Amino acid sequence: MYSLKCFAVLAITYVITVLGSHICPSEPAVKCSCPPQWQLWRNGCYRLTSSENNWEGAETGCKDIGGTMAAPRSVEEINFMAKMARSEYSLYEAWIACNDKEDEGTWECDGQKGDEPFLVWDAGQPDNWGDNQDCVLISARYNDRMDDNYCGFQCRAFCVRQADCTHLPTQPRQYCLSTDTHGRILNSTCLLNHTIRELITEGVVACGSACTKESGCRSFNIKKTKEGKKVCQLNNSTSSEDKDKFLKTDYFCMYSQMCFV
Ligand SMILES: [Ca+2]
Ligand SMILES: [Ca+2]
Ligand SMILES: [Ca+2]
Repeated sequence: MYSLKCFAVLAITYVITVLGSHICPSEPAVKCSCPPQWQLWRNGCYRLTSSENNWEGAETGCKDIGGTMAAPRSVEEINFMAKMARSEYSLYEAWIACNDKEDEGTWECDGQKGDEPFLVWDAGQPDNWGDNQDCVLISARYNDRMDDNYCGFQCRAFCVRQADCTHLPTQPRQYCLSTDTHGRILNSTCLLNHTIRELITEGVVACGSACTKESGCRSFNIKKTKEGKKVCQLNNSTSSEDKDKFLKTDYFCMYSQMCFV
């Protein structure tokens, strides 16, 4: 049928650059940063406590440095944490915010209440050794995976805090023009019945700029009138959201979609 081809319009220079057949990025580029001594992973900052504590003390240890004890939610996150810890101490061991203190065998991880807790045990764990292991750590000895351990054991802890993230101000605005299977821009197919507002326009750049300023604008049509004027129609939806209204027209009509909406 049709595909979306991305055009990047540089906000400052208004130069249109064809990005080829790249798919539209669904998220705006963001730049995140962490305070000194914390390491960035996605939207979070990670750090080990410098002191060793029992499991209860580990939470306080993390709070003291401005974080909370980490409870990883993916293997990727654990791998990042393990790599960070190994770079400090190859035989690291550190608490995470999971325990089965209340009900033996029922694991709870901070911030994961209501969900199935995310647990990746090393082989043979959890074993509740000595009938007295209710707190979870990750360590090199357990192959960067989880082990239940005695809550009074003293070790460091994985702490996490939100990274400070901002949208990149220089990120080009992106529009995607609809093309047919041969890569030709469709000039007679538009998203109909979703107009928020219409205005006379000079072209894609002006209409796209109007769309970025209009709250709720997700895509736009450029329609040529019989008199040769170009009308910019700002839409509150996209062609993928309402395929039934993405229709062939008997007049010149070009559809573009904002990528960052
Ligand atoms: Ca127990
Ligand atoms: Ca236990
Ligand atoms: Ca164990």
